[in-house]
Amino acid sequence: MAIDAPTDLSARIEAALERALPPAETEPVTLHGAMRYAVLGGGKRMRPRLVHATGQTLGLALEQLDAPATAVELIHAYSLIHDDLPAMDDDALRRGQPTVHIAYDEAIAILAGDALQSLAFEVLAGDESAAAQPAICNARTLTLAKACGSRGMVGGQVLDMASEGKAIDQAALERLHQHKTGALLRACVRMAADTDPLLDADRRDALDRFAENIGLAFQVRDDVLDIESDTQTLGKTQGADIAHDKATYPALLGLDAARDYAMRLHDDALAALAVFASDADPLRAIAAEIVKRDH
Ligand code: GRG
Repeated sequence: MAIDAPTDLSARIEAALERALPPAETEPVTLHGAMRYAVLGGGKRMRPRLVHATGQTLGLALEQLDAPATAVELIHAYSLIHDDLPAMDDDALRRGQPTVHIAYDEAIAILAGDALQSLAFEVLAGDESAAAQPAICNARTLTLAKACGSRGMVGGQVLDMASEGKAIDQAALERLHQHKTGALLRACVRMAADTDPLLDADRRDALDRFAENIGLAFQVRDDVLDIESDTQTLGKTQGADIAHDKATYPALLGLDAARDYAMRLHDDALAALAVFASDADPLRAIAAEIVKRDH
């Protein structure tokens, strides 16, 4: 099948996000401004690209995937706003720009996150391309709701907070990340799978295994990147000191072993895709990007 060039897909995702967001000049102007600031301010768009790439793997039309791709990015934006708040990570910068509670204020940041979460489900439930197939709509809504709730992303955030300053083992770290970041990444692949009524259990399981492995690889790479960026900033040759007050893969395994682990997860993700021919190349490209990314 013809594969859209990444730039076409990126433009498609930006246009879908722009369509979904309330116009800046509509009331309440400040809230809508904050929502747009959080969503339209850049980002790799990894999650919507995963939705579209899984759809391409299954031979689905991109139109069928715009709503879940948009919805998952709105959830991601909400999670970043809330994660940056003083009560959580208390970060002043995100993507090189002031975080939402700095650019606006804390109350607006909380409310913008809340409103983005609602908007995500509005987009999913209101998807006209699935209007004649309520089972698909329901399945995707359930997938996303489970992934971002207390047994998914929000639960993972609580595990993360509870682990602060404590020594945790690799199994506990894995569990934390499978919830905090892995659940939403898995939902990207699952929502595309939910869109294909003809998908058999073997290929669904294969996609699930792929998503689980790249979800963890994403986090391991993120931990390694934190050290590599410190190395550049501090000008050390052997890598910055690995902080041990926070559970990370480099802290637990060592930097080189963490790099190797990310590659092993990448290879396991590709092995899961063996049941698919070249249709899965967009997913293979995303897996490679995850372990090679430098930001
Ligand atoms: C507070 C509701 C709530 C949830 C917080 C997922 C999460 C839970 C917080 C995200 C914060 C965070 C820094 C998680 C680590 C994973 C990570 C690197 C997220 C950033 O995702 P990218 O790299 O971001 O895809 P861009 O900017 O490219 O969109």
